[in-house]
Amino acid sequence: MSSNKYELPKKFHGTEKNVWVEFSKLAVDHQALNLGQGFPDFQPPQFVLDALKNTVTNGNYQMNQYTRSYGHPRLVQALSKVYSPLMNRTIDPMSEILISVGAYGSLFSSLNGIISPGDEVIIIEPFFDCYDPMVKVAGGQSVFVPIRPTKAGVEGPTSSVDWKIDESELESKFNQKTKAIIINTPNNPLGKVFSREELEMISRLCIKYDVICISDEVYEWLVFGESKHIKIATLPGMWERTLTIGSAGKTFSATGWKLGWTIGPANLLLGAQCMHQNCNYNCPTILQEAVALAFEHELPKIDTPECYFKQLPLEIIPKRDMLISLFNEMGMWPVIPDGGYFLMADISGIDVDLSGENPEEARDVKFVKWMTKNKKLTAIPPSVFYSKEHQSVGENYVRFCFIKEDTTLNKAVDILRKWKQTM
Ligand code: IK2
Repeated sequence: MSSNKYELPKKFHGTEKNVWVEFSKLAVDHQALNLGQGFPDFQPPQFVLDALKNTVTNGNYQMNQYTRSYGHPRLVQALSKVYSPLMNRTIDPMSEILISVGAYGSLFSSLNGIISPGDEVIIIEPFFDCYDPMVKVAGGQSVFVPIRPTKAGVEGPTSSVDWKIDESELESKFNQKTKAIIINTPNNPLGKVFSREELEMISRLCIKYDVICISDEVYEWLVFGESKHIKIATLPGMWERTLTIGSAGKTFSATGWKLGWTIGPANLLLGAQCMHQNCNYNCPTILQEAVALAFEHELPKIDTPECYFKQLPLEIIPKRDMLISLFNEMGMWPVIPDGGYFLMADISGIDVDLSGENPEEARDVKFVKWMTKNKKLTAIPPSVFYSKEHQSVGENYVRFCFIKEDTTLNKAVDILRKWKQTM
């Protein structure tokens, strides 16, 4: 068969490898402790499980049939109640919210809904790895701007606050072709929570160059200490140009439920709705009803410390701190995150023999492969969150997920302490 009709279409070139597929398999193959992919290794809270149980057993046949394409009515109404106060405006549940298959689906429908061939999309690095392939599939061109570590090479722990965007570097990437910018706060993998000043700077540029903002906020509830999550859509002049993305999986510690949402003005959401109705039509009704019940459960206490959204960060801070002190001991200097559930550790001072790994790969990729095979511990190499041109910014770090049972984290502590004795 010589015809190229059977070859992989060009739009997929360079996207054949996927970090989650590759490193999840690697962990299984080597029976390694997996602190790689971001999911809790414990049950979602009881009220979330009860919401699903009640939906399954409530005797309503409609729970098992198609629901409204753009979002199950009970869920979009619940989301409108949660997000209207956070967005400082009344969110119309029917025209300003779209439910998709996870935040992945929300990103996919949003990007396809706004991009035309030739459009440029600015992506702030480090970025969740699917952004660039999604821009490409939609016919756009990604333009990358890294958040740079201002304290790289420091012997000691640093903070995600030390990672900064250079305003003039960012502005230099805006031009006539720029259609959108994608930001992610709290950032995966850095744990950086964008400050008001940083968001104001980005919004000034969006307004000056008339650019749409896609704001990926899947870790919006997971902020620590004094840090505050600010929605860029609430800044002056931004609602009308912003699509804000959230995730039920991250919100309720149920990543396998795969429900996400996009919130934005009806005219901007229209393209995403077109994509969604012809791609998925609707998301599973039963899960949408259960997520609606879960939000309804939390709504009366949403502003109190008892709310799950306030409890979860408090539960995981000690887990984060356990890894911070461990990596301090190891000299794998941690970048202390202010949000999310990942921690980056600096591996530049860790001398291991990587000669058995593929020399073509970045140092962090080789390091994680070596660690998985030799120490039975898996993490994620952050260079996959960078474009080729900026890979060197990420390759001195390794990302660990800390939303795990203490027993799991204790096993990681044992592995790393034993390793330290041999250093
Ligand atoms: N956006 C960001 C920033 C995410 O982190 C994720 C989920 N990532 O989790 C994998 C990992 O980094 O280990 C998504 C979007 C996708 O969210 P969902 O699971 O709702 O599709």
